[in-house]
Formats: sequence, C-alpha cells, structure tokens
Amino acid sequence: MSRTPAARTALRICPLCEATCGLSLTVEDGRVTGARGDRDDIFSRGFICPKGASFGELDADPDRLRTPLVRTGGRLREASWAEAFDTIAARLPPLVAEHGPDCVAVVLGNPNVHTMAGALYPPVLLSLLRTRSLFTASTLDQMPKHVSSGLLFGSAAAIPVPDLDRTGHLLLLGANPVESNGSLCTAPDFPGKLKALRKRGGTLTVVDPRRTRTARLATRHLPIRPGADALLLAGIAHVLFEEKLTRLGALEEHVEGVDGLREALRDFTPDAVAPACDVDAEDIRSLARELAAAPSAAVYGRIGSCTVEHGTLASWLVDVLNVLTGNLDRPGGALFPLAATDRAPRPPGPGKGFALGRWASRVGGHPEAKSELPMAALAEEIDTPGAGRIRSVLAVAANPVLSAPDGDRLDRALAGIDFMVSVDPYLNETSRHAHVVLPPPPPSQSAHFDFAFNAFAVRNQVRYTRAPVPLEPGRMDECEIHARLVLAVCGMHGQDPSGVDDMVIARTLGKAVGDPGSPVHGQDPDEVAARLTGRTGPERRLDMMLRLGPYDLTLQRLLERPHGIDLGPLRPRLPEVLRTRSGRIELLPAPIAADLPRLRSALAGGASGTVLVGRRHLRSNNSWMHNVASLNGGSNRCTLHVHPADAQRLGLRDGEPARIAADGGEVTAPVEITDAVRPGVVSLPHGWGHDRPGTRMGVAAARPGVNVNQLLDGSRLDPLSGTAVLNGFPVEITPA
Ligand SMILES: Nc1nc2c(c(=O)[nH]1)N[C@H]1C(S)=C(S)[C@@H](COP(=O)(O)OP(=O)(O)OC[C@H]3O[C@@H](n4cnc5c(=O)[nH]c(N)nc54)[C@H](O)[C@@H]3O)O[C@H]1N2
Ligand SMILES: Nc1nc2c(c(=O)[nH]1)N[C@H]1C(S)=C(S)[C@@H](COP(=O)(O)OP(=O)(O)OC[C@H]3O[C@@H](n4cnc5c(=O)[nH]c(N)nc54)[C@H](O)[C@@H]3O)O[C@H]1N2
Ligand code: SF4
Ligand SMILES: [Mo]
Repeated sequence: MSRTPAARTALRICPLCEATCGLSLTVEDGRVTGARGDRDDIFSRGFICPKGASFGELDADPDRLRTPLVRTGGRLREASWAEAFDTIAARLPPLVAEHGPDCVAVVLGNPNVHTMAGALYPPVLLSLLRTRSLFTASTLDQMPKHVSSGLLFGSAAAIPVPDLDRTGHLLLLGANPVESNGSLCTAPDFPGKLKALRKRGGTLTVVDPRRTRTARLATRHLPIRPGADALLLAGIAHVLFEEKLTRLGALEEHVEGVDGLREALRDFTPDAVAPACDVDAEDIRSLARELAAAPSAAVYGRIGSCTVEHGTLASWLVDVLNVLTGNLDRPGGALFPLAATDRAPRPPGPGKGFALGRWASRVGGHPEAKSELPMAALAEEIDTPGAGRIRSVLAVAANPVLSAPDGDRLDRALAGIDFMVSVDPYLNETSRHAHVVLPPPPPSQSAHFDFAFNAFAVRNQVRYTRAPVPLEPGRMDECEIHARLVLAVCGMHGQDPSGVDDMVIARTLGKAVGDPGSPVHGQDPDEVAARLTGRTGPERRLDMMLRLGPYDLTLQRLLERPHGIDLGPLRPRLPEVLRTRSGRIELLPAPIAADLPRLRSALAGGASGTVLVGRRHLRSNNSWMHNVASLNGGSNRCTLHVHPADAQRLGLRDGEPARIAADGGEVTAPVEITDAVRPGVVSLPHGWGHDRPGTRMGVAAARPGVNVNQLLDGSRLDPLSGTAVLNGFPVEITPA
C-alpha cells in the first residue's frame, strides 16, 4: 500500500484579484488540497474570499493545457516546447522583415498584472520589437485614470488611492468592492474596511445605478443615471466654488489653474446637471458641503466612472475634488503609495509632462494614449486591407473575443490572421485562433510578487512568495516562456533565456549608476550586478529593483519574512511625485478643457430609452473563471437584471428570455427581475459566451451565458483615452 506523504503548508499570494491576499495552502503529494487566509500575513491578516478558497480546484482544473499546442494542417496539436518556439522563430521575424514591426499586435490582457512574467517581460518585448500596435485591457478599464493622472500630475502611473483605514468620508462612484474586492485600491477585506469606516462614525456615499452589496453598506446611495458621473462631479465642484468651500491648504503652492477651472465649470450648476444625472440638485449641494466639511475625505471612482462616455473627465474630476477640498496627499484623503520596487524618490522639479496622441491608429485615427491604441479598434486594424495592416497577434493572457466590443468581428479577423501566438493556460474563445499556444503552469507552480498592485495599496507593504509546488516535468515557468518568446520574436532564438534578464539588469544598472538620486550612484554596474542574489533571472531582477527602491530592501530580507514586511501607512509625497512641465498639479490641462464642451452638450441628455450596465460577481473573474464548478452557479449567472417597472412596461417575465439589441448585434438572456437596478437601466455581466466551437473549457461550455460585448460595435469610445464605453449604452429589450 502506498503511503500518502504528509501534508505541508506553503504560502502563496493570491493572484485572483487586486486584493493580493496571503494564502496558506495545504499541499499534499504535489497538489493543493486546501487554501486558507494566512492569519500572519502583514497585510491581509487572514482575509480570504470564495475565489481564493477555491485556489486548489482552480489550480488543478483538468482543462488547463499541459503542453504547448502548434497548428499544423489547420489543426492544433500537442507539441514540445522546442517545436513551439522554433515555429515562432520561423514564422514571425519574416513577417516583421517584410511588413515592419507595426504588423505585429501585442495584446496584453488583465492577468498580466497578476503574474511576475507579465510585469517583467512585455516591456522588454516592446522595446526590442518596437511595434506601435499595442493593445491592452487598460482601454477596457482604467486608461481614463492614467490619462487624467498624466495630465494632472505629469505621470500616468501616479494614481492616488483612498486612505481607507483613516478616512472620515468616502465618496465612491462606479465601484462595487464587496463583489470585486477593489480595484486601483489594493485592500484585502475592502468590505471590512467600509464597515469599519461606518463604525468609526464616518460617511460612505455610494453612487451607482444599482443598489449593490456595497451600496447596502452606505450611509447614502445615489442611483445615478449611467454615464452621468462627470456631470455630477462637475456639479459638486461648482458648488465648492460657488459657496467658497474650496480649501487647498498645503496643496496651494503646488497647484495651478484654479481660476481657470472655476470659469470652466461655470455652466455646471447643480440645477443644470441634476436632470441628466437624475440626482436632486439639493443632494448635490449637500454632497459638496459634506465633502468640504469632513475632517478628512476621499473621492474614489472605478469601472462605472471609467468605461463610460466621459470616462477621462470623470476620472479627472475625482481628483479635482480631492484637490479642491485639500484631501489630496494628506492622511485620510487620497494619497500616492510608494511601492518597494518604485524608483527611489527624486528631487522635485519640472518634468517632461504627459503627451497624448503622438500617433494615431491607422483605420479609425484614434490617438494613442500611454503608447496604446484602443482594444476596441483591434479588429478593424486586422481586417481592414491596406498598408500597415496587422498581420500577426501576440496575445498574452488576453481573451478579447469576449472582453472587447464586437467579439464576432474579432473572432473572424483572428481566424484569418497570418500568425498568432497565445500565452494562455486555456484553449478558449481567443486562443483557439493561435498558431502556437504556450501554456503557463498553474499558479501553485509559480512564484509571486505584486509589481503592479503594491503601487495601489492602501498601506505600503511588500511580500514575495516562491512557488509552493515545484514545476511538474514538462512544464515551463511563465517567466521563461516570456523570455523565450522575446528571443524567438526578436531574432535571438536559441539563446539562453536568462540572457534577457542579464540584459535588463545591465541596462538598468548602467543607467542607475549615473543617476545622482540612485542608491548605487557612482558604483561599478558589474559589481552591483554581481551582488544580486536569487535562484532565477526574475528573482535577480526583483532583488535589483528592491535595492534600487526607496526602502533599502533586498530579496534576502523578503525571503526571511515570508508573511511580508509592513512599510507603514501612506505618507504625503508632494511635490516629489509631480512630473508636469510646470512641476505643479495642472488642474485644467488643455486636452481636458477641450473635451468640456462635449460634457456641456450632455447637460441636455436625460431620460429616453433603456441603457445597459455591467456587474461583477464575487465568484467570477472576467472571462476565465467560469470553468471552476464550485464558483459557477447559484447567483453567479449570466442573467439580465431588470427593474419590476421596466419588466412590466416591456412585457418581460422573470426567468424567461429577453432579446437585447444594440449597435453591434443582439443576444438573448434570461430575465431576472430585481429592484436592485434602477428603472431605465438593465444589467448584464461580461466574460460569458462560452459557446464557440474549438475551445476546451468543459464546465464553462455547459453553462455558456452570452457575450454582452456583442452588443457593441466598437465605435463608442471615451475620446481622450480610447477606452470602450462598456457601461451606459442604449439597448432595446423585447421578450424573446
Ligand atoms: N462589458 C464589459 N466588458 C469588460 C468589462 C466590463 O466591466 N464590462 N471589464 C473589462 C476589464 S476591467 C478587463 S480588465 C477586461 C479583462 O479581459 P481580459 O484582458 O481578456 O482578461 P481575462 O478575461 O481576465 O483573462 C484573459 C486570459 O488570461 C488567461 N489567464 C489566466 N491566468 C493566466 C496566467 O497566469 N497567465 C497567462 N498567460 N494567462 C492567464 C485566461 O485564460 C484568459 O484567456 O475585460 C473588460 N471587458
Ligand atoms: N469577483 C470579481 N472581482 C473582480 C473582477 C471580476 O470580474 N469579478 N474583475 C477585476 C477587474 S479586471 C476589475 S477592473 C475590477 C473592477 O472593480 P469595480 O470597479 O469595483 O467593478 P464592478 O464590480 O464592475 O463595479 C462597477 C459598478 O459601476 C456601476 N456602474 C455602471 N455604470 C455606472 C455609471 O455610469 N456610473 C456609476 N456611478 N456607476 C456605474 C455598476 O453598476 C457596478 O456596480 O474588479 C476586479 N475584481
Ligand atoms: S479577495 Fe482577491 S486576492 Fe483575496 S482571496 Fe479573494 S480573489 Fe484572492
Ligand atoms: Mo479590469
């Protein structure tokens, strides 16, 4: 009889959402058989949600690919790693040689922010390949915030986060952290932090067309008309000016453009914006007065304020209110985190500023933002003939056939592409078109460090977990997959993948030793490189970034403290974070001012027709978690939420199918009648529609749902950021 080896526990930071909880995994015989919250984690302190608890099941999903797939004779078949990279090296460089680098689209999806590989290698790939065809999930998500931060603060990465643990007043728009666990605000147990805010006597106002679980925790819930947040926020700012409630305090010396702003917002009186928002003018005045009177306050907006018609203006106004009330950069307000791998602070002064629209997309003429083109324009860039057409796609952790507007068009476009690579654990709606699929190992076999989310965390902290389980035979670490992809794409196929890391280290240190603000200024870069520790290239790069960072840390110190190192509460960072040309916060940047007339014309908007918004469910995650049986089901369903009054008006019955039609097409989904959604608004979640042939996701295919993004044709964008309007677009509903 064989003996079951003793179970052991291992720590792993959860990669399944932005909360970054520390998990304590039970490992038996190389498999994860249990997951609990790590009570000793210095940040998450034992918090866990149902997704984290199902880590073992998700990790062991039998539908995960175990070997690369290579297309021959039109069919994908299992292949060796060598064959997979040989194919890429043979097919891709000739395309680049013939048509130039822009013929290769690099498409980066959301999970790149949840893997070490996704942070460390795409920048290398892009700098060597030099393609301008970059498309990421940001233009389905937070690009408006990058643009507003770029314009206000001179840095697209300078995103203030609400000081959840200390604030006395939170105005939260278009976010539902009780389901999403928070976004651009990394806070394990976000729900608990909202409850604690109420408990200490603070105020929570939630602005959302749906009465969400977050809204139910609020002091006040305002069911705004979708798409109108920019108007509401402009109305609040107007009142602050009108009633002389602006108090810049310590910010005064760092801000310019206040008078111009007052003038620019003159038309946005509470009475003028109220009808379009469907929020009482008197409520808008109270919001402004309470915000101004609160001892500390933070305004925070997320998906519902970003993926809308005026996403950049709304994102800008969120921080305008933080500035006007003196709450930016002060404890209890909205502060800039300082992550362990951020660059050590530099002396303040004028910077290069933030440029927008340095080039435009070929077909739609969409301006670039942060070197990216709109994901909504990917299909047209592939299927529109002519010079400069995209002929190849490198999709890394991206499922745009479901996540982006008009998946059917993209599906057809990808079916005809010359050459496509997917780095993805699943054969799904997008990866089924690839010529080569490179599957990363499951998360239990990967190390984890949050390069992205530490910079949005409500407390400065740092944690690193090595892979809890060794790589299975035949598996390749995702960092090595990325490094080999860089080599194969960029004409260096066959070289040692660790050379990619060595190259980055040499380049980075070469610059750092010449930078007077760097901790290694004046040293010999080779000697600094020789001091770096770590078992792998990525670990050595992490060690380097920690050593160049603001906290005097090393990889070794992190390994000695497996539950993490607390680096303290968020601290004021002005003016050092500012990189605008003026060296100050530019409150009314020119591109914003130029977009205000469009907002002014929305004042006339209002009632008329039904609009659709999305929603998230705690046991789901975008397009890829419907294959875990224990998470799929119950209330996690792809149904159309309809208000009882609308149901009656439209002749819809609970549980029966409704036909939903819009610009891009139509879908049919079962109706769920609920007064949690406001009249005139229906809600359908995204990430469903798992009914395409040629995929390998058995559980998901059995309960496919429909693709809400098929309702969009890709033409509705927030013009400044190129972000798709995924919320608040008109639909027609009829019984099916
Ligand atoms: N209508 C509507 N559409 C939306 C949204 C919405 O609210 N409404 N939300 C938008 C937002 S905010 C986002 S971020 C996007 C997300 O959309 P995408 O960027 O497409 O991201 P996901 O659907 O999370 O996953 C993409 C792929 O990553 C793969 N994957 C999972 N784990 C890993 C891994 O460890 N490594 C690799 N290489 N791949 C992995 C999955 O199998 C999947 O194929 O969707 C957007 N689309
Ligand atoms: N469980 C789970 N967690 C997730 C994800 C997931 O899919 N599932 N996805 C992850 C990702 S990629 C992201 S970006 C984050 C997103 O995190 P959140 O921003 O918290 O996203 P949602 O839960 O979609 O909440 C958006 C809310 O905006 C509301 N809304 C829609 N339109 C408007 C509007 O015009 N104005 C206002 N004020 N509100 C509006 C919607 O009703 C919804 O309740 O979640 C992350 N976490
Ligand atoms: S809240 Fe997010 S990070 Fe925490 S356990 Fe759940 S999915 Fe994982
Ligand atoms: Mo997202």
